Amino acid sequence: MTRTIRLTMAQALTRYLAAQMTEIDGRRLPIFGGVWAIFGHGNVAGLGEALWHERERLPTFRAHNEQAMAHAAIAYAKANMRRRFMAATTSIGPGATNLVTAAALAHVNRLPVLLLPGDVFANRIPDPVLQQVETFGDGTISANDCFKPVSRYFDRITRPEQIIPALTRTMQVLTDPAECGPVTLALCQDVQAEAYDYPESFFTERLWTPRRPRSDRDELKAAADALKSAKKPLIVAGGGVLYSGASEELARFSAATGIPVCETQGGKSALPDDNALNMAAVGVTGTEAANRLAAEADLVLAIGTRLQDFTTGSWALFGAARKSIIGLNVQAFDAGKHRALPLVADAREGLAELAEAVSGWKAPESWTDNAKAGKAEWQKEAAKATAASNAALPSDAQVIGAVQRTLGSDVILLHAAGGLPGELHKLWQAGAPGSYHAEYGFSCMGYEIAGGLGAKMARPDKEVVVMVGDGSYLMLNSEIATSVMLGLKLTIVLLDNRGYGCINRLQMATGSQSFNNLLRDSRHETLPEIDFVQHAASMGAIATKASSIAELETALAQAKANTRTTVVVIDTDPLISTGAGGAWWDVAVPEVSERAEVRTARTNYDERRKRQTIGN
Ligand SMILES: Cc1ncc(C[n+]2csc(CCOP(=O)(O)OP(=O)(O)O)c2C)c(N)n1
Ligand SMILES: [Mg+2]
Repeated sequence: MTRTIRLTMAQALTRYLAAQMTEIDGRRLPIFGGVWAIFGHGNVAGLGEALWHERERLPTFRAHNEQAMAHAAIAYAKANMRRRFMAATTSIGPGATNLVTAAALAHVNRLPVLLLPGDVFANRIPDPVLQQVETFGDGTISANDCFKPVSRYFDRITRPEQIIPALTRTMQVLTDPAECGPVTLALCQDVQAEAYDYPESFFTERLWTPRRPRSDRDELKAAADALKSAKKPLIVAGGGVLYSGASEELARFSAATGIPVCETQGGKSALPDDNALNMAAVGVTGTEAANRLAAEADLVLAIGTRLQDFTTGSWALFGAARKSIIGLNVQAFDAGKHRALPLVADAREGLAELAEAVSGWKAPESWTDNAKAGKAEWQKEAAKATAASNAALPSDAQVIGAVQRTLGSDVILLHAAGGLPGELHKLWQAGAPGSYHAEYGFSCMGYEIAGGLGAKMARPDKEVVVMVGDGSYLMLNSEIATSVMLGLKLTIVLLDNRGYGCINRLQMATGSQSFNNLLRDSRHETLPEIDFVQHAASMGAIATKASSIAELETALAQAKANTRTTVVVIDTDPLISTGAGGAWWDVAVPEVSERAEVRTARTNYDERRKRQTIGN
């Protein structure tokens, strides 16, 4: 007879989560690092009670904003290379919908996170409950239906025994390198508290090891043949290289074949910046070294990348008319994009197999030497952009230079939105794999500070440096208080250019008047003078303002010595970005306008669009 144990659905859920294990560097660890929770009537009595019982094996953390706690959970998974994750639970209604943006973020970035919003009563007796949205024509809809398009797996738990198949599927999705992303289990409030006789075996500890699919024989042969006939091959390394732990294999492959490597935002730090064949950033925010090779390449080996528009320069960057793409990706959806030759495999395994299949073959030496020379040129250019100057307001690039000089490449440098991603992609000299943490799939303002917290939880041994603009900071900063409360130190560098600087520059570049981006160009009675130092200090952070690059370096040296979250604020110039490097980005310009500047911008736009290729 099956031995059973009588538990509520919520107790069974937490007991199951606590029993899922992983092994990292020979250490057996719980695969869930914990649960972020903001309670309301939808989860406090059911799941809240269950989390209390499980608090030793599955710690609960309290945050100030549901989106932020999910950002922290997502960053935790990213900093753990998707080998460990967290869950986030909310009440029904606004708590739940506050998670939806984060769900979309995890969906885009292919990052595992378990979302556990409360849901309305399955028995419908007290309907409509507080925060129930009510749909006139469909009794099965709740606020949580918003999660469906942004979850890899969605289920609504309306009976306690349903969690057995639902959790089995949850773990499949979270641990599958091809499928992984957000899982949403909407937990009906009454069902959380309902008891059931669960089989004891359901709660046995289970060890999860990463799946590493090897390539298909025919796909491998086709890829190897294509590679061996290339004269100007280029590797584009995406986030998949990092998640698969393929950095060493990539370095070996590149050295053996002489193929230069360039990196997407997600893939940056796949190779250290000082690897002679690492051309670093590619695409809209790329280096000149990488982009000129991209324009000439006759074969692009795209590894673990989604090939988003910032990487491909909206498909106007990879110029050679007869170029081909090999898509080495664990996910067939990505591997075959733009009519690429698919090579569906784990990045590390696939690269090793490809290395063997092309063994002895090398790219023409002139191509490799040309790449190395281009890198040296770019390094000189980049050094100019990041050097300190006497300008009244420094540029973002100069601030980046100061952060790099003071804190080095061994930190985890984290950012997400604004002008910084472009500048950092080009200019930050990344160190070890994972030292550069960019959320640039969704580029979500407000990811930065909460994400920093999650990254610090994943890597407490590392200095986590968050670089953030005033706009992103104002959107979501409340987890500074949580970082102080949890003793998880962050160094936050806040660049205050008094507005949405990068969008203002984009607005001007598309011919429009500066409007509604910088504070000074927005409708106002009084121009706000926001005191970020006092604001951050009010949440318990150590906060200072630097009035020059020299002062910034002193403040950062102090921040390094601090054990509490430190915010260093510096005023920057909203109009400057690094001109060198970069590629065109397709942002649609109005076809008709009374403004001559817009008409000129449209003419240029039409010209640039001619370089776009479709489907290759
Ligand atoms: C949640 C969200 N809303 C809007 C945007 C569009 N957006 C991208 S950058 C940006 C401005 C960011 O301002 P700030 O953080 O001050 O950085 P800056 O551009 O000044 O460098 C905006 C509005 C976004 N990426 N995310
Ligand atoms: Mg700004």
